[in-house]
Amino acid sequence: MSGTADALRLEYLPASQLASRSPEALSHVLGGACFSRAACVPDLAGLPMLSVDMPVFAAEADTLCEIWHSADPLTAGQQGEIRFRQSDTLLFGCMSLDESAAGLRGATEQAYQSIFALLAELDYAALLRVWNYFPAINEATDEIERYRQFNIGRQEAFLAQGRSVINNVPAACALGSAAGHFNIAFLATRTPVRGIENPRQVSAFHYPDQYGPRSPTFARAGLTNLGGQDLLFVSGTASIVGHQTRHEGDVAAQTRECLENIAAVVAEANRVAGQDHFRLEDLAYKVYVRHPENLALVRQVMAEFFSGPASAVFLQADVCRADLLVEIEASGGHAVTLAPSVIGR
Ligand code: 3EB
Repeated sequence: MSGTADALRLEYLPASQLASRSPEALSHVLGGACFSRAACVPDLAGLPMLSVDMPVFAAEADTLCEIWHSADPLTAGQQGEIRFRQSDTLLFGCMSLDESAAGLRGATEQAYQSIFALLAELDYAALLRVWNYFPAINEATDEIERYRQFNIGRQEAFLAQGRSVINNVPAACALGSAAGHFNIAFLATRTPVRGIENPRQVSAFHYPDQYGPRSPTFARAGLTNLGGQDLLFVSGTASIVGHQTRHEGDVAAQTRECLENIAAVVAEANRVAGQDHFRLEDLAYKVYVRHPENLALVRQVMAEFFSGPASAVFLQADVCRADLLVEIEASGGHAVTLAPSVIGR
């Protein structure tokens, strides 16, 4: 039955543990992603799982799997490049694209067009959250940074579908992987999603063109309600105030600014939801650190910021502006399980 608190659960565990799960346990997996230095995904036939070349900072685990579970009955499918699983209320899909034919901009546009086509066909009202991972995000080809090429293709797809490119756009992140394909994962809902903005930041969809010819199409967070349960996805959040990068070269100050921004987004989400549902300490955090040598400091700043222990996993990734050293995303309103071996180091 849908509408229970078990409609969505997030779990982080080493790939080896996932591989030994029973078919019954795996039947409740919506999908997910495995992160490791050299991409490797356990062979779990039929599960929509990405394999992302992104080193993880976790004790005893070379490969960290991020798994979305649902206690509801699930069905699986594939349409074009998209592999997906769905419950009555939620759709998880992912695809791993070779961008060499269409180029990054073209591949991005095609990918988002195919997502929108699937949502229309399966009757999903809204994209709740999109994860975008591709290599060399800060490198320029044809004199334009690849992140900016991605932004052009993404916005083109929204416009081609007659979708708004402001306000209730999905929560998202875009990070540079070490190598490999252009990987996209997403969650969609049949319930409407409210886009949440951050009063401390210019909305990304209104960034001036100094950050690229087309603005990024994402909201600071997405808020929806699944069977009576409010669900919040906070986009990748960086040390940006207004539209400008703050604290260049100072990873501790950047981390604090990220957390101040997340606090502001969470306060805004609580205001919109009309209730103080979401507490900073209860969210599940995923932290992308550009330079491995900064990990300890980022961890320390996070520990000082929170008034109690919080769930967090740490990955090494390139952030979408060259001067950003750290980016933090979060989600809340669902259960979270962290394997003990993930927590250490
Ligand atoms: C920023 O706030 C930092 O392009 O999908 C954060 C979250 C960022 C999502 C995206 C980019 C994206 O502009 C970068």
